[in-house]
Amino acid sequence: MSTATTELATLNTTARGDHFTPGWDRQGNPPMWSEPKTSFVPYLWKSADAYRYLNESREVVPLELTERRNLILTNPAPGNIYPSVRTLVMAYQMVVPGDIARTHRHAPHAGRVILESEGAFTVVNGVRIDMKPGDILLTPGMHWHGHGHEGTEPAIWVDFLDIPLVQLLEPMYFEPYDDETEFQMWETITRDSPFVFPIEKTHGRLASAEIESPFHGRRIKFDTDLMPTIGLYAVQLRPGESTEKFRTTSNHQFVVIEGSGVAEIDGQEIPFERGDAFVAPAWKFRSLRSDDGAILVNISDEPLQQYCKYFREESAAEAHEDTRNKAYRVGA
Ligand code: GTQ
Ligand code: FE2
Repeated sequence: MSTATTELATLNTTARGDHFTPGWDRQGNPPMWSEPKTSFVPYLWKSADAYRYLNESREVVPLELTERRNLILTNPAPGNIYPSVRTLVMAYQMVVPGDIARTHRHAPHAGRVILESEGAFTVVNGVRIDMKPGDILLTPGMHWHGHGHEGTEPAIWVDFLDIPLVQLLEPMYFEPYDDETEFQMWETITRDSPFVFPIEKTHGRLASAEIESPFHGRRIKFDTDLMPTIGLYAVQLRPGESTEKFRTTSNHQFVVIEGSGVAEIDGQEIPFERGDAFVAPAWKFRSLRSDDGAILVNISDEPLQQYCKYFREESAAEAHEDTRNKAYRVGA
């Protein structure tokens, strides 16, 4: 080795020893890359599988053994042990009649899409909200919440939370309600609250909704001002409708509340039915179609990426244009 090479090697090693990474010696770890890339993959979780595992758990997992009866939808990305997409996580949760999920609060924002419920309810900050299939219920960060059930059949829903984002930013809190009083009782019962989007209202809004864009189809936005990291939408595909193939920097989760159809994500055909959940990670081309009609709840980090001014979306045709000439669509 020449003296210069030896000196460089020594410099790199010594600097690294003092926790400086020489910018000229990144060892294959560039800080930026030319366009969005993700190790997260498109994936579909079948509700029939989730229901079966949750039912089996009733025999072998007493509630004392677990904080809650849930199944986390962990993306099969290499090395991933928790999130469904980079910023968000979903879980199927079951509450058996007579069980309670103890009242608690946490920094992460959360919500749930109800699949099966006759008599199950959530108490949010002392307000009881009864859950019906197709409803969406919000429990924004640091709001007390617990779940109960006065019916006869198990209730099942899909939770969505921004826990992965909170883990990244690190402002995590979790508090149980009270050691003696494990469940906060309700002062009022209502379905007219900023914490619930009843299915009847969703149907009403969708009936008069226009096609928002060829990419998003017939889409309505729910107010999530109390949890601005999470974008919440309902997407309706009327019989025979489809959306145009596009890609977005935002990360998307879907829960099917009615009907069936097919998602094409990154070239993969994903046939979905009521109760299924699937994910479309950032910058993968995707489109949706349905022969018989479908309603999907869509949970994403789109408004967060818009706030950050990171958000971009483009059609397949635009993707072929020279990057430097591209008039990126930055959304509303
Ligand atoms: O229902 O409060 O799936 O706190 C994960 C954490 C559900 C909930 C989850 C939670 C909840
Ligand atoms: Fe919670």
